[in-house]
Amino acid sequence: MKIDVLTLFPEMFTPLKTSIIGRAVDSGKLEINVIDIRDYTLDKHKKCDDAPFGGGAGMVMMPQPIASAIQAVDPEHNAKRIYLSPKGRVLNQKVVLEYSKEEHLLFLCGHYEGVDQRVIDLFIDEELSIGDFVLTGGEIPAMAVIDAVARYVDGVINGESLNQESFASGTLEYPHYTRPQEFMGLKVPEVLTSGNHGKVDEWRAKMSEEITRRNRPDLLNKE
Ligand code: 4GM
Repeated sequence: MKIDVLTLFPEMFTPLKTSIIGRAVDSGKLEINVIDIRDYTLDKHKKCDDAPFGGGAGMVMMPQPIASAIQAVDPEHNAKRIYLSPKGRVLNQKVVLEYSKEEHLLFLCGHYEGVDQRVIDLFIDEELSIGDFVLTGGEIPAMAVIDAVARYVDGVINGESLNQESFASGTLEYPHYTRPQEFMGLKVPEVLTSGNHGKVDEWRAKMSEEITRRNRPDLLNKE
């Protein structure tokens, strides 16, 4: 899968060089190109934002540098072009799975008060939000989406982990334990060390239901 990210702050994407996503990039399963929007400005001072027409607080990202960057990176509009914004459709695991089937994704990250509306109208396929809160920029949301989508790219993680996880089953995950058997006075639940796999499965199902009822009752009455 190929992923292009357009941003005024390319250095914010260094975390994607580490861990599982870094390995996926190194092995060629994933290609991530971070593009500096400022490289595409025609302004002699490399200006990329300006005051909003109509007045009001904050700055708006100018359309020209963004339009030029998108046209340079995806001239034939092969990519699914996504703009991260608090106004967008809200991300969930179903949306992640949908994106994971695309060959080419392009993420546009806004800063300040966002981008000129004409960029969205002319060049963007979908506005996407990672939740009902506002950040200083779309970079962290873009990274969250890239991480979630990359997990579904073939060979990036073990397929069994994908089926086992929360949201595949409609309930939240049971608690996990590893060595030692006792830590700061707390013991691992005995059933997990009993060797009785039937009892382990039963206990995990019961714990999943309990934690879902407590934290996310809305998930239990779905479908
Ligand atoms: C306002 C308009 C996305 C702010 C456009 C971006 C939160 C999310 C920004 C923008 C963002 C989110 C930048 N904050 N909930 N801040 O996904 O791009």
